Formats: sequence, C-alpha cells, structure tokens
Amino acid sequence: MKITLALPAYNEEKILKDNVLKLLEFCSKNLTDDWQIVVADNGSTDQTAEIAQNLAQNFSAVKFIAAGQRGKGAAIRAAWEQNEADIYCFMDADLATDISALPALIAGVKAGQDLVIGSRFLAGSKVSRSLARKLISRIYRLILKILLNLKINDAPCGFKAISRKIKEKVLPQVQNNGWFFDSELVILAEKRGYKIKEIPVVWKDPREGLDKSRVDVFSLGREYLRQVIGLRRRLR
Ligand SMILES: Nc1nc2c(ncn2[C@@H]2O[C@H](COP(=O)(O)OP(=O)(O)O)[C@@H](O)[C@H]2O)c(=O)[nH]1
Ligand SMILES: [Mg+2]
Repeated sequence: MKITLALPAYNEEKILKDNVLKLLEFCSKNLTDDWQIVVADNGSTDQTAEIAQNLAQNFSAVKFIAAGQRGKGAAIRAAWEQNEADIYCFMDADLATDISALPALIAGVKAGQDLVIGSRFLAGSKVSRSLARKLISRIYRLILKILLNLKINDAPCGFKAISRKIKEKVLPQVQNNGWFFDSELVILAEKRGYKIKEIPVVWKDPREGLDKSRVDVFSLGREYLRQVIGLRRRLR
C-alpha cells in the first residue's frame, strides 16, 4: 500500500527540519508500507520553503510542494491531490500529536475505516494544554454537537488518515481551505455515513506559552462558528 503523509507548514523554520528528521526515522522503523512525506508550504515568509526543499533533495521519501493558495486546508488538499496513494494522512508540522499513534492511524484505514482521527477526548489520551485551550476545544465540541448533532468528538485534531474513497468522494465537496478544512471533511463524512474511528493520542502543544500570538482564538472561534452555521444550512 502507498501512503501519502502531508505536513502542512507555514512559517515553521524553527522546527521543520528536526521534526521531518524525527518523522523520517520513525516511519523507517515503524511503517512497512511504501510511504512518502509531503511538506506543503504556501507563502511562508521565513525559510520554511528552503528548508523543505533541502530535505527533499537529501531524502527520497520527502517531497516538497508549494501550494498556490493560502491556508492549511489548501496545503493538505494540494499534497493529497498531487501525490496519489491508497491512504492519505496529515499531521501538524509541530508534531503536537505524538507520532507514536501513526501506525494505529494507518492500521485503522487498512482495517476498513474510511476516516481515522486522533482524538484528545478519549480515555486513553494524554493531553497537556492550557486551561484556556482545553475550554475552547470543549466549547467547539459542544457547538458541533448542538448545531450539527456530530458524534465525533475531536473534529479539529491535526492528525488524520483517510481512505481513497473519502479522497475521491468527500474531499471534492469540502469548500473550506483554511482552519475549518478538516473539520468540514469529518462532518461531511459522518453525515454521509462513512465509517469513522477516533483513536487515543498523546497531545502536547510544543508552542504552548511561547508563541501565543500565532492564532487569535477569538477571531478563529467566530470564524469556526460562521463555518459551522454555513455548513448546517448546506446540509439541510
Ligand atoms: N501550508 C500551510 N500550513 C499552515 C497554514 N496555517 C497553518 N499551517 C500549519 O498547520 C499546522 C497547525 O498550525 P498551528 O499553528 O500549530 O496551530 P494550532 O496547533 O492549532 O495552534 C502547522 O503545521 C502549521 O504550520 C497555512 O496557511 N499554510
Ligand atoms: Mg500546533
């Protein structure tokens, strides 16, 4: 089986090289399939693209793509669309989700799931996060339950794998190309009756407390709400 592992990266010069090397080592040791890591940048203003290009030159399992359009979703979509596979994964480049869960993520799709998601809400998960981030993530989960009756608990977790079927049938219907992209993918897949499984993960934001300004949680929250309401209308 062929696996495409997308790593969306925007202004990640500080951590990209170390994390790709870490991932390369882990995949070499733990994956038996034919896998490739696709670093997907779009318009980083730091050295992210240069670092990724360099890694791609030095390691045949690493590819670099420059997705044209801005946004995390656009980058993941481009990586998946340009790198044909049997199983498509993505994970945040900061490796907030511990990569030890990657074999289970892939095994889930192999076992017949259409979508496998890392979840920070399962009994077996370990999450170290600020109280504020934990609260926001619970509020978001509640919104998805109330407005969309969603059963999946952790739609936005940056650690997912999809089958070829989802890529062909659901991905083209996902409209958002930013932060809401993978939540939308999960929601559409659940509503269309695809098989979805959540797996426990160890989660730690490496930037917690350091780079607080990277995302403005309030404007992001408002944007999420707008997206959820729009999607609710679309699903009716
Ligand atoms: N290519 C690309 N990646 C992005 C963009 N925005 C965010 N990312 C990546 O998406 C992942 C999650 O972002 P992060 O800042 O860690 O968000 P947080 O964990 O929710 O605070 C990281 O790997 C980022 O580099 C974007 O516009 N383009
Ligand atoms: Mg992060």
